[in-house]
Amino acid sequence: MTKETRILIAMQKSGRLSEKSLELFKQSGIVINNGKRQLLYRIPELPIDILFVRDDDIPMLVSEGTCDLGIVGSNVFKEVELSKKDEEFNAAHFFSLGFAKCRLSLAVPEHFDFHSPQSIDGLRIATTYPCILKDFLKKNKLKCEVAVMSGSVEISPHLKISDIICDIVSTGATLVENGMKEAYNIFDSEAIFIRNTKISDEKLKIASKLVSRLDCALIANKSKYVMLNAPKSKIKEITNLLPGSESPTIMPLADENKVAIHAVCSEPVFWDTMEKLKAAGASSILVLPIEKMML
Ligand code: PRT
Ligand code: ZN
Repeated sequence: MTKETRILIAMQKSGRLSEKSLELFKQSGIVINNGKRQLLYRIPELPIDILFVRDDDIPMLVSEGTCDLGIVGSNVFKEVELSKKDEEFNAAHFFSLGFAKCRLSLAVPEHFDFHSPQSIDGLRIATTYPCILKDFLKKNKLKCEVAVMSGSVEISPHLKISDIICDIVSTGATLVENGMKEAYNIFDSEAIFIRNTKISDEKLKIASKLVSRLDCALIANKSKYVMLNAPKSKIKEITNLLPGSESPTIMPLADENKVAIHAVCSEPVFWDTMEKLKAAGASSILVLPIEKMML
């Protein structure tokens, strides 16, 4: 009997990426019940195994072929990729997942007079992302000293370890708490799937099938099913207001002057859109979540 081909995916054990990753798999019909926090989880109904690790280890586990795929922040991936630019590195971006969005930014003390990246020339910058930072400094012809830290970067100006910092920012609250302000975004990040560039065609087929399932779940997450009634004379005006909808369904109603319009909207339907629809003559407006979708 030939051995079944299975793929191994590296996933963060716990942290900002893990819950969202498991949730996305669940929405794609793949339940990973890792209640006992096992290191290796075998998905019974699919040829897929999951290895739970720290996020920093994921790029190299994939590059070295221990794992075929991995889910990691593009900030961490870029940092490792740049650090290996003179060595063999066999991992590449495969698919963007759109969650855990954040940015790697230069941040300065709140009274610092920042106009452009030139304002920081010659200063000492603390960061946990030395490669992305050095790449940015080189591209902008800036001569700065880089102090590499493993965490708590935001306190380094207080400790006189650095003049300014380069760190991950999401809401900006951590910077404010530490008397600093965001000055310049140098890298936009989000969770991504990466893959080993040398995996077999057979494994790539399994990976592609998984990614297309996850993609459907991501689209379904963003999309809404909108149902409303509209005066016949306002069909065009009202359908033009439906965000990201292609060719809505238009059905007759008992009242001959009205129609029912049903549409899948691939963009968020905000309250102000609903108010505009109502002002244009729409009534009985319902916005429903979509559980599954295949385009
Ligand atoms: O234990 P392990 O090593 O696996 O995890 P970790 O602690 O290294 O990583 P984790 O779970 O904190 O983050 C994983 C990934 O989430 C990061 O690599 C980013 O891609 C992404 N991400 C999204 C963030 C944030 N948002 C974020 N806000 N990573 C870190 N932060 C931290 C940031 O370092 C700073 O201290 O949050 C603070 C800033 O947040 P705001 O909201 O105050 O601006
Ligand atoms: Zn980490």
